[in-house]
Amino acid sequence: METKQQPKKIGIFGGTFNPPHIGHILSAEAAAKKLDVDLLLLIPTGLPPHKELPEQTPTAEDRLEMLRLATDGMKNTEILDWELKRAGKSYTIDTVHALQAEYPDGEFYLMMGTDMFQSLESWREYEALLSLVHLVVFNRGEKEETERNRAYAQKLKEQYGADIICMREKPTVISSTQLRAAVKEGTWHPFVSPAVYGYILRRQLYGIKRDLHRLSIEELRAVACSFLRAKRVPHVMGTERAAIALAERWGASKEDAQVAALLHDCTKRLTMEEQLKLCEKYDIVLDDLEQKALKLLHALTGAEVAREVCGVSDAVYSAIRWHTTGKADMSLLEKIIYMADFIEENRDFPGVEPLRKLAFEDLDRAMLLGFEMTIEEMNEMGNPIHFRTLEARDWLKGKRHEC
Ligand code: DGI
Ligand code: FE
Ligand code: FE
Repeated sequence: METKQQPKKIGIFGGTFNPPHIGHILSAEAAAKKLDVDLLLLIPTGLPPHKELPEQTPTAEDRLEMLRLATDGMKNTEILDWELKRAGKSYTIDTVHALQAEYPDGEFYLMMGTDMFQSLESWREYEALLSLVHLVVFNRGEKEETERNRAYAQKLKEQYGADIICMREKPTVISSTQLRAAVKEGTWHPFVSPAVYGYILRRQLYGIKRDLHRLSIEELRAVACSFLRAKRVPHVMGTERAAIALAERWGASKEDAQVAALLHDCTKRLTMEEQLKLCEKYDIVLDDLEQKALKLLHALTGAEVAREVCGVSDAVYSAIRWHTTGKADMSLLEKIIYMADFIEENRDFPGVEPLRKLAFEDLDRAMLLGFEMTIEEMNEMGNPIHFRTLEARDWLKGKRHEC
């Protein structure tokens, strides 16, 4: 049996991540790169030993989910939820002992900001801790702070033989208190990622009270990001742009096209089990093929989630509902979303260029070509074709014969 190679150099970055802050994550990422660590572990604190969590701190699950969204797609990075699960205060020494057991050959680089560093001698078993890890200290680059850190590092080195590396923090940093105020006022950009902000809105964290059925398009874009895997975000943003262009060309509502495009894949990341749970929740009855074909389900569940969470109109609901298989008698908005999904700028398949052109010359012919391409691809891969896809093709063929 092949054994997975154990990481040797391991970066550890803890914090309350309340909410996860782009500056901190970029700093940890830059340090991980500079130190050439094999693995970066992000460890959300359960109960910080030194301070109370501020009022309105989200639950452990919400902080964990925000951190997942903030770091989705980062290489060689993992989130450890040990401190969230452990009862009582989150002492770093306990975590490092547990890490030693998990990674017996590991060499640990514990990252922290100035404030934590300067309080180090109040930490539980700090001498033992200093003997077990290298410390990586981020400073914000102010002269006085840098000198203070340097002097303190020198003292810890002499007194305890500590190994301390000082690094410049990435410059976007504001305090967590300021950050929470900015989030509440809507001036979150660029301190938290759109996905994190969308999650905050969706879960109404930090005392935000917004009617999710009446969001601005910018807020809705953030909410859309919070539903997606990071790697799918460019596709959805591309679909929004294509949908706007098609709506303008063919005289559909630009706003409806945007909303439908932004939410069209909102349940795409879910597993079969999660999809089936949603089908049960929304009383969605599946046909034989849908019961086996995971890829077909996100259109059905996505429309429901978009309606429940964001209160989309029937027209938008229906455009999301039919974006994967299509159907006979599609509305203009349904066609636009189907086509935008097909031709958006990130799509790259043989024939995409002529199809892009055709979509702006003759939408029905482009739709017919799209369905024919899908059917051919499904046949080549040996996938069964959904009867709605066949109906859609036949409907468009019939329309052509009528003219
Ligand atoms: O969600 P996207 O990947 O952006 O695009 P989509 O919603 O059009 O989904 C495309 C996937 O759906 C693709 O992998 C093929 C699958 N699909 C589309 N039509 C059919 C189908 N699968 C089956 N089995 N039958 C269909 O008719
Ligand atoms: Fe889709
Ligand atoms: Fe899509």
